[in-house]
Amino acid sequence: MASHWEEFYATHLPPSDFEDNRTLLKEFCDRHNKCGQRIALITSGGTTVPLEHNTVRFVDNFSAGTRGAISAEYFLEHGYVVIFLHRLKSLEPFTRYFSGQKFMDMLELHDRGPNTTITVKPDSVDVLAPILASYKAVQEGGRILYVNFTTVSDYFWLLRAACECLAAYGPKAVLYLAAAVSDFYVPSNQLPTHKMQSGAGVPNIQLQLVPKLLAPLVSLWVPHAFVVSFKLETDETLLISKARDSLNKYKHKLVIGNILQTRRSKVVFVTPDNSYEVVLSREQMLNGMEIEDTIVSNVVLSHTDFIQSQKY
Ligand code: 9Z3
Repeated sequence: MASHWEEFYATHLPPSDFEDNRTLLKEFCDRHNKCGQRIALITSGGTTVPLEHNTVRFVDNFSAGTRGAISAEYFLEHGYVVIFLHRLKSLEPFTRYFSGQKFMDMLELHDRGPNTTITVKPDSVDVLAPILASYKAVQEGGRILYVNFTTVSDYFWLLRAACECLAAYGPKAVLYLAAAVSDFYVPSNQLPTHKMQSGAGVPNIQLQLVPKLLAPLVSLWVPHAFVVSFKLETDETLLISKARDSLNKYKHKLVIGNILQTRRSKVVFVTPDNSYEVVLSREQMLNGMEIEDTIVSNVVLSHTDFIQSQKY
């Protein structure tokens, strides 16, 4: 049995920087709500499940944060302000283009010594300039707030705090839940304090079910928002039925299903009334098209319809 979500909060402490993040969230939401802005809360990256209080070992959920980071850029392009709730060190909007050695390789070092200068290689300027321009415009407008989590418990605390601030937006808020959230965990009161010792023999680790946050999120925390969840499967035959089960259970607006291996080129939109695929051809992928462009455009259209429908 999954523990109840209230019991989870009662038995797991908030992250150490929780109050600072809550203040930032509140300030960000209040500031933009005054201007009548639409807002997107994007969750991105995988949550961890510690196996020790002083954590050396943990169970992780697969996600590089690509979907969330790219989608954030498209929501910003569509005029939304964005809360980017992401796994620490997973991909982030704008900087995602320069991960690994890519950024270093774009730079040139001149005149070693006291007059050293660094420039961007001429053939990299064309790549960097538009990304830098978008990044600067977003930063200067204060249009994105970055908040990070590591464990599933951090994620729970921050997601609820964000929802508390988003409630005031009513239908103008989109929740775009792309983070890969652990389904299983070891409750805090069952964790050993210190690093498990191999000398003690084979550990017996009993994982429990994580409570599904979508339930209170949709019905209690942001009942008027446009909630979109993602469903990740590895068995194609389960995808649509699992997505539909989720919609029927939580009564939100849209589930976007994807299969691990094909997630960059194909997703399926499942709504209460129908389902349809969004697919990128090989050629479109080679031309640098990103499936998130179409995903976000479709979500924005549905969100616009949703806002209209709430007016009557
Ligand atoms: C997803 O399905 C995301 O699209 C991916 C993105 C994690 C596959 P990447 O970051 O991958 O681009 O590498 N996210 C949702 C996964 C999830 O945990 N969903 C929960 C579930 O299926 C419901 S909210 O039960």
